[in-house]
Amino acid sequence: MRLLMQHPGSYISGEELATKLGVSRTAIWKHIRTLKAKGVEIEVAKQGYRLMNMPDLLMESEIRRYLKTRRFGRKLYIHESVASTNDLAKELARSGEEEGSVVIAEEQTHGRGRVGRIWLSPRGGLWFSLILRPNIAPEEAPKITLIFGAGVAKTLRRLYHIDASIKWPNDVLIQEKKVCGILTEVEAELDVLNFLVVGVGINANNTTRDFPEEIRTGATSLIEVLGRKVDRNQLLAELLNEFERSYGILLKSGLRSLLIDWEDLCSTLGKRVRILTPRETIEGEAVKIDEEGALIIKTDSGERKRVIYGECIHLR
Ligand code: BT5
Repeated sequence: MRLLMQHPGSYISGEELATKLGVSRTAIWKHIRTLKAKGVEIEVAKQGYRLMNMPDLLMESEIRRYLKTRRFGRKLYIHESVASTNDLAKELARSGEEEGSVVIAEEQTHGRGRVGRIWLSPRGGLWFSLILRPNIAPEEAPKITLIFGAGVAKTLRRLYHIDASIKWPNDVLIQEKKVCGILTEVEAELDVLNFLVVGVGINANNTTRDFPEEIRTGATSLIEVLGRKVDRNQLLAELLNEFERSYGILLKSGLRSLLIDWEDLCSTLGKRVRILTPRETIEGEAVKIDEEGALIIKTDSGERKRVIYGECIHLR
């Protein structure tokens, strides 16, 4: 694939490809057939093979072109279709996979949101999970969700100049519609965190038009906002670059040094919100996020409430 991509629009003979790759011409033909089945437009002629346009596929070689990390993405597991990348990442982590490995899929058949909700994950989106082994207490996991949300909003702003913002605690919105959700799952024994898997789902080159009505009204995708496809390989690499940077800062200096960046990125602050927690419903103005990652709400009676986890609805 990469060889074809180096010569877009011109023919390369099967023989040349076979020699360069050290495989048989039959193996080349089989591989071309697989690529075509995946939707890559390749013309097959007497002179050889020719790539008709750049395919929108996740490819390790393309991701590595943009990756500047030391650990994140050192290992990339790219799949066509899986139930949920979080489940695969957890299985890998249980069998000792190192920190920084990433599981990615073109499509998820059983993508998951929080508390058993579904996460629609058709082709064209960016669905991936990262394995982390931080030396923190399990209760500190929400901080990780926050820095990843901020990382997504920041990267979308930088790459595409769009007004992406964080909705506390785990969504990224564009014009108040959800473009990304994050699912952090922890595996711990007693007070010791074994590992953590952070799943990130971004509606990238998939439209949300086919989503069921109740999800579609609150969702958007990059292609819908920008009117063009994005390079998902570049997006993934840039996200990992940003995540590794802020994760490093979090572990070294705590959340405090990252919070300043966020006031601007977080559309929840200053809004009137309703927070649903398993125990209560709180309504009031979201005033700040504290150093533990909790949201501070000023209720109408003037009381200050602190929530570490919950469902947040922006009222106005
Ligand atoms: C989330 O949950 O937002 C977390 C989503 C995490 C998805 C990633 S993809 C890679 C990894 N593998 C997985 O299996 N999951 C992670 P929550 O805050 O509970 O939001 C779920 C709600 O968002 C649903 O109830 C729907 O209303 C809505 N929703 C579902 N699919 C959506 C989509 N593609 N875009 C926007 N909203 C969606």
